[in-house]
Amino acid sequence: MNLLLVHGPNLNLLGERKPEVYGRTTLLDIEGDVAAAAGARGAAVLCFQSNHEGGIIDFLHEQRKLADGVVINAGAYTHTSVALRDAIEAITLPVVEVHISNTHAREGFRHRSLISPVCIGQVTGLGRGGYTVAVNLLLDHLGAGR
Ligand code: CA2
Repeated sequence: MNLLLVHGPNLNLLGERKPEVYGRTTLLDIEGDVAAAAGARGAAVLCFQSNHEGGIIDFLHEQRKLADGVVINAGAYTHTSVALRDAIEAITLPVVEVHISNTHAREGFRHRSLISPVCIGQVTGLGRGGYTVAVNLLLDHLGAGR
């Protein structure tokens, strides 16, 4: 199985600021966790981060026939991007949405996700550990062995 791990805007700065919200984990730490969780079940992971909506959409389009599933933390685009929602629907791959913080316990504008309806599941508020949950959920969905 080939999985994609996609991060949206500002998540390249993880670990540098706002530790009270996002912890001290860096993006590299998360990418390592996901690679390890996937590797334990025989899957490979391709990691990508962009601060640009179109960059994320282009990446999903380019990889749509090479990948089996996607774990995505779309950052603020979660709450704003119809284009990303349409891209997720268009690629017809199973996608799991992840948020490090509990978006439902934060400002009202973070409570709505435009991408949730086209994802197979959402993991929110579990911090760094949420990514391992998401990978296992995705691999279970894909029928990968344990
Ligand atoms: O909790 C999450 O994972 C979020 O997707 C993070 C997004 C936020 O817009 C979503 O509502 C929830 C923001 C990521 C910003 O990352 C920063 C990293 C370091 C310092 C400041 C922001």
